[in-house]
Amino acid sequence: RSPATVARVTENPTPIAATRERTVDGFVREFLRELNFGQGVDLSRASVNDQYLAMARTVRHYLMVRWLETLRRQGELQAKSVAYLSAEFLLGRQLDNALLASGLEEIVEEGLSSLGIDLATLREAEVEPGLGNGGLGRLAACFIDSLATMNVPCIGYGIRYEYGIFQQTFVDGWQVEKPDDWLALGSPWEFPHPEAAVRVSFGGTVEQYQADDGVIRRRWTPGWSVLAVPYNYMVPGFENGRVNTLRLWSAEATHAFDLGIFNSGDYAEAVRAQTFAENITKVLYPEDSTPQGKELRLQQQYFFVAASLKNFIDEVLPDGYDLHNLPDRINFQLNDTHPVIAIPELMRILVDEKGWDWDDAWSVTSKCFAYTCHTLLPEALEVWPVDLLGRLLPRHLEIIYRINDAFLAELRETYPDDELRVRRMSIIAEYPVRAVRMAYLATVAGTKVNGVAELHSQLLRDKVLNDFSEYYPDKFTNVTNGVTPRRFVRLANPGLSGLITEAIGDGWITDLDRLQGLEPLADDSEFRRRFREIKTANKHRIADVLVHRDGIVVNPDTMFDVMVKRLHEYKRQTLKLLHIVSLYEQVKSGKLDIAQVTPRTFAFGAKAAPGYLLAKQIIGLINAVGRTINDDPALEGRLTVAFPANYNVTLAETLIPAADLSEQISLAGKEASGTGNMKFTLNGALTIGTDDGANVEIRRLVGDDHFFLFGLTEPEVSDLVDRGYHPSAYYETNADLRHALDLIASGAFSRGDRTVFEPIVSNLLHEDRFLALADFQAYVDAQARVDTFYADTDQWTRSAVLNVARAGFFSSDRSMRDYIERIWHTPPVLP
Ligand code: GPV
Repeated sequence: RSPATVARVTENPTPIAATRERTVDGFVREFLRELNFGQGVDLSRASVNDQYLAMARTVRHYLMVRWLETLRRQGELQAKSVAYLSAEFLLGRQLDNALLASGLEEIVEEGLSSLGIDLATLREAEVEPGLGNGGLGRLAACFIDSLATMNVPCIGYGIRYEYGIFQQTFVDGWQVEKPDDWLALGSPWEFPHPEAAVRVSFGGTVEQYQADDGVIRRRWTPGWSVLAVPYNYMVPGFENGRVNTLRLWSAEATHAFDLGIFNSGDYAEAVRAQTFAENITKVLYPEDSTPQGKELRLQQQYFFVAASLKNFIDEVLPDGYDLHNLPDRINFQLNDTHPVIAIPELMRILVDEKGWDWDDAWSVTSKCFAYTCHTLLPEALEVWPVDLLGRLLPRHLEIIYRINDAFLAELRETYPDDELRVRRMSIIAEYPVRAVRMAYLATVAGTKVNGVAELHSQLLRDKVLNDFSEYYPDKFTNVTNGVTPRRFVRLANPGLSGLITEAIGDGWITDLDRLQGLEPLADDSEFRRRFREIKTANKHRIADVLVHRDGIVVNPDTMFDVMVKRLHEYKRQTLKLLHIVSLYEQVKSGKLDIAQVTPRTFAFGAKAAPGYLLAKQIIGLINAVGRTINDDPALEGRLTVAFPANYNVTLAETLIPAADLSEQISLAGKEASGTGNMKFTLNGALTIGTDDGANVEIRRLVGDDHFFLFGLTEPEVSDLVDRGYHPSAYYETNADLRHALDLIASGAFSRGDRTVFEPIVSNLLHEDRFLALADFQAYVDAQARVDTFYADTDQWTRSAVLNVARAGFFSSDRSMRDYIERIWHTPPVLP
C-alpha cells in the first residue's frame, strides 16, 4: 500500500462544500471567486475560456459534496460493485450533463445572465473529450450514466488519451485528419492524483525459483515499466445525489527508470525513455471494429487493465481484504476484448504475488469477469500473435498457455473422439501465425458472454462462438443496448422534452417506459401539431449550426434524411449514395420530373479510419456527389447533400433531434446492435432499415406500419453467399443501378476523371462484400414508400409520435437492469 495515498482521520467532518448555497446569489459569489482565485482574472478581463473554466469548476464544486459522500459510503458499505473496463469512453461535453444532474440549470443561467454572460456562449467553449471511436465508446458512457442514476456502485476504468479521436477536415472533399488536442485549454472536469500513481511493467524474462515455502514458482523480472497516473472524473446520477467515479489512466515515465539511464550518462536515452512511456496514452487508435494488432495497442490495453486491477485491489478494497471473496465484491465487465488481458493479470497477481496455488486462483478469477462481444465481423475479433505477446508480457503468455492446457484437457474429456472440435476451440490459433484469440479466452474465463442485441446474441451462439455455446450453454445471454435519455432526449431535445413532460410528467427521464403514456396522443391533432412544430424548430436549429460550423446551407422545409455513423463498408453508406445518384441521374436524363421528387436533405456524418482507404474514397465520393448535386440548378434546390465534417457527440445532439428519416441500412447479420438507431427513434424519426442488430427489436416494438423495412434477411444473405454472389448480375439486369454506377464511372463527379472513383465502382461490381447491389432495388422501393408516406404529414407525424411512445425499452437504464439481473447481481444501494 503506498503511504502517500490515504491519510486517515478519525472523524469525517462535513465537507466544506455542504454549506454551498444553491441560490443565484450563492452561485454568482462562487463563480466570481473561481474567476478571481482560480483563473486569476477579474470579470472585466476574463476571456470566454476563463469564464467557462470558472463556471465549470463552480458547478463541479456543487457536485463535489455528493461525490465525497458517495465515496465515503462506498468505503463503509463495501457493496457489490461493477468495474466497467473499457478502452473507450466517448463522453461528449460534460457541462450540460453536470448542470442537469445537479439541478443547477436555472440558477446558473440566471446567475450568469445577471453578470451579462450568456450560458450558451460558454457551452460552446467546451471541447468534448472524444476518447472513443463510435458506438462502443459511447455505449460505455451511457452505461455509467445509467448506473449512477440507478444508484448502482460502479467504477469506470479506462485510458486518458492525450489526443482523442482525430478531428476530421475535408480538403477538396477528401478526409484529412488533424490531431485532437482536446486538453490544450485545460479540462476542468478531471482530478489528477499523481500521488496515487501505480507502476505497470512490461517485457523482461520469467524464471523458475524455489520459494521460501519450498514450492517451485515462476518469477517475472520485467524489462521496463511506466507509471500510471489516475485522473478521476465525476459521473453524476440524475438528481439523486449520487456521483460515481470514472478513473482514466495516463502514462508517465517512472523516475527510477529515468534516473538509472541518466546516471549512466546517456541523457538522450533518458529523454527517449520518457517519450516512450508517455506514448502509451498519447493517442486513441482510430480503428473502429477493425483492430490492427499493433504492439502499442496491446501496451495500452495491458497498461490500463493492470493499473485498474491494482488500484481496485490495493486502494478500493479495505486493508486486509480476503481476496477469496472477490467474486462477491466485484464484477469486472470486459467491454469487448480490449481489456481481456485482465484475466491473466488477475491470475498473475494471485499466483505470483499472493502465492496462491493455481486452482484457487482460477476458482476466483473465473468468477470475476464477464465479457460483452460487440461484433460479428471475423476480422474484428482480436488475436495477438504469441511472439508479440510473449515479448511484451512473457508471464501472461505462460499463464494463457496454462489456462488453455487445462481447458483443452477438459474438452478432451467431453469430446474424446472429436479432436477437430478441440482444436477449433483452442484459445491459441495456429494459423496464419500462432496467436491468442482474446474472445475465446474471455469466453472460457468469463461467467457470462453477452451479445448486444437479440439477433446478435443469437448469431454469436449459432455461428461465431457456436462450439462454445454448445459447451457452455448457460454462459450465453443477451443484453440489448440502450442509450441514456438524459443526454439524448432531455438535453439534446429540450423542445420535445418539454412537450412530453407537459403531457405525462417528468418521470420518463428515469423511467423511459412511461413514454407509453404518449400513445393516445398520437391521435390528438393538436399534440401532433406541436410535435411537428418542435421537429421544424429542431431543423432550424441544426440549419443554423451547419451554416456557422460548416458553411453548409440547408432548407428546413425539406425531409431530413440522416445517416450518421462510422464509415464502414458493412454499414453501406454506398447504398444510400447509389439511391441519391440514381435520383439525380433520372432527373438529368429526363426519366423523372424534378417536380415529382420529394424535397430532401441527405445528411451524412462519418469518420473513416485513416488507414481504411476504400472508406476514405467513399467519403470523397459522397462529397463529390454533394458538390455536383447541390450546384445543379436542374434540381431546383429540391435535393441537397449535407456532409458536415467531424461528426461527433456534440453534433449528434443537434442533428438527431432534427431528423425525419433514420438510415439504418447495414447488411443483415453485420451490425451487432447499433445505438444511433435508438437515438433517432426516441427523437421521433422513422427508420428505413434492414432486419439487422437492434433494428429488429425497434421494428417489433414500434410496429411494421411505422418502420420502413427492406432488404435481405440474415439467412437469405448466408444462402446467397453460399450459392455464390455475383454483383455484376444485378448491374446487368437493373437499368437504374447500371446508370447510377455508369455515371460515377464516367467521371461525372470527378471533373471527367474516370480513375478517381474507379476503385469504388469496381469493388461494387466485382466484390461487393456487403451486398449493396443485391439490396439496391429493395432499398429504392422502400424509399418510394417513404416518399408516399411523408406526403401525408398527419400520418407521418402520427407514426413519429408512436415511435417515441414505443421506444422506452431502449433506455440504457433498462440495459443496466438486464446486466444486473442476468450477469452482475449487484443491487442498487442508497445514494
Ligand atoms: I468490436 N462497435 C464499435 O463501435 N467499435 C468496435 O470496435 C466494435 C463494435 C459497435 C458495434 O459496431 C455496434 O453495432 C454496437 O451498437 C456498438 O458497438 C455498441 O455495442
